[in-house]
Parts: sequence; structure tokens; C-alpha cells
Amino acid sequence: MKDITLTREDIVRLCERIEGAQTRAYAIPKLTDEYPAMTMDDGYAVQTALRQRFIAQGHKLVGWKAGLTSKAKMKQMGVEVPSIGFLTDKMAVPENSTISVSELVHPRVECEIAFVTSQDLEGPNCTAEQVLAATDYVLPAIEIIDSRFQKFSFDLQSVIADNGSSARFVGGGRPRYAADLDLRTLGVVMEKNGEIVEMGAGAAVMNNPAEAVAMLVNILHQLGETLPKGSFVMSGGITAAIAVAPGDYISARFQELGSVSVSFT
Ligand code: 0L1
Ligand code: MG
Repeated sequence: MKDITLTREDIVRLCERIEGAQTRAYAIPKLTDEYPAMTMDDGYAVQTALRQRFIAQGHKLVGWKAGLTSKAKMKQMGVEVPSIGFLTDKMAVPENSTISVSELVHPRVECEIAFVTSQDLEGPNCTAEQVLAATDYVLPAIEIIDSRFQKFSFDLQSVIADNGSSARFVGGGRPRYAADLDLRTLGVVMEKNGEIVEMGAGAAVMNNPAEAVAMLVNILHQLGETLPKGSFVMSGGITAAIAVAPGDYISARFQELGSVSVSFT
């Protein structure tokens, strides 16, 4: 990472601020209110400090997520560049489980195609073809994102520091070999309380979700990291994110991959 404006003390301070907001579920102002010169690299420096802090507390890194990878999401959030975040075992929830909204700030859900890798992947020039060759299987997933910023007022630097709004994720359905599918034309329908609220196809994610995973591997290279085999990787929301409240039931029905669902209380 090259473009760092924050001091080590600033990074620790912002990491502690994000950790407090995430673990105790309260909203904070976007970080650029206090640090207007903050860059995306600064955001990743805070995110890296957060990852290291959680790992030191015993959380296990299980994979990564690409975020803001569809035009729908970029438009919804007013940004033009994708981002990545880390996933830990503490964020994983079983299929069909119930999540308490009181543990979250602004919960919203996204339908995503997840990849599980069987070979290590490394940037800087990782391609979608290499991702597909290194993929064990793909499966349907719902990501529960939770921006910790007040009134959803944020920018990319702040979102990256907040680990791309990562909160929870649910994998399920029927895992399939990626080689047996065309991920671009794979359709998904998201239902909220039995009503269709969003629909789309894999191509909404950078023309092919495997491209988003390659992008993620290349950003990891900039962070000095690689993607080890056995990683769980979320390739990004196919549709816009949908807000959820207590009592909501979300089901994502994927062509070829079955469905995955989650409830909120
Ligand atoms: O998963 C993602 O697409 C990241 C979204 C980050 C911004 C938001 O909270 O919507
Ligand atoms: Mg997402």
C-alpha cells in the first residue's frame, strides 16, 4: 500500500472506533469527517489492523468478500470502485438460522455466488480463468451487510475501513462445480416475506463473478496477502441490497444452485 496519510496512532484509533461500532452495534460518523485526506490505502490499513485485532482475539479467518462489484450496488452507494473485506468464523451463520437485528446497526441483505477454492491464488495478475481453475465448487449465499456509519453517510475510504460493511454470511443450497455452470447467466430471485424484491443474473457482477474474485486476489496482493486454498469467497451482491427488520424472512432462489434463507428477529 502506497498512499498512506494516517499515522500508526491514527490507524489504531480508527480501528478501535470501528471495532466498538461493530461489536456493540452503534452508528458512528464516517471516518473522513475527522480525516478528510484519508485515502483508500488508509482504509485498507485500518481494515488490516481490525483483521489482525480479531485474529489476536481468536477469530479465524475463513475467507474474503468482494463488495460493490455490481453496477446496481455501485449506483446504490454512489461509488465507482469495488472493494474487499475479510470474513471470519464469527460472521458465519447456518442456513435457515435467525439473526437478531439488535446485534446490528443497519442490516441489509444481498444474494451472492460464493466460491470455495482448492488451490492457492496469488496476484498481481490473477485472472478469472485462474480463479475458475482453482475453484473447488460454487454455492449460493446471502450476505448480511451492516454499515456502521450514521444515516448511511459514507464514502469508499470509510467503508473499506469498516471491512466493507461485513457482518454475517450464510452459505447453503446445492454446491456445484463451476465448470458445469455458466456463472454469467445464472439467475437469482430474492424474496422477502414471500414477495419477490430483487432479481438478477451472475453477469451483473463484473460480467462474471469469477472476475470479481480475480479482482479480490489482485487487491490482496496490494495488501501483501494471498488467497489460500480452502478459502470461502463471496463475489459480491448480484442485486441492490435490501433492508431487513425483525420478523423478516429472506430467501434467495438460485437457478441450478438451490436456495438459501435466513430470518431476522
Ligand atoms: O458487500 C458489499 O457490496 C459492500 C457494501 C458496502 C457498502 C454498503 O454498506 O452498502
Ligand atoms: Mg456483499
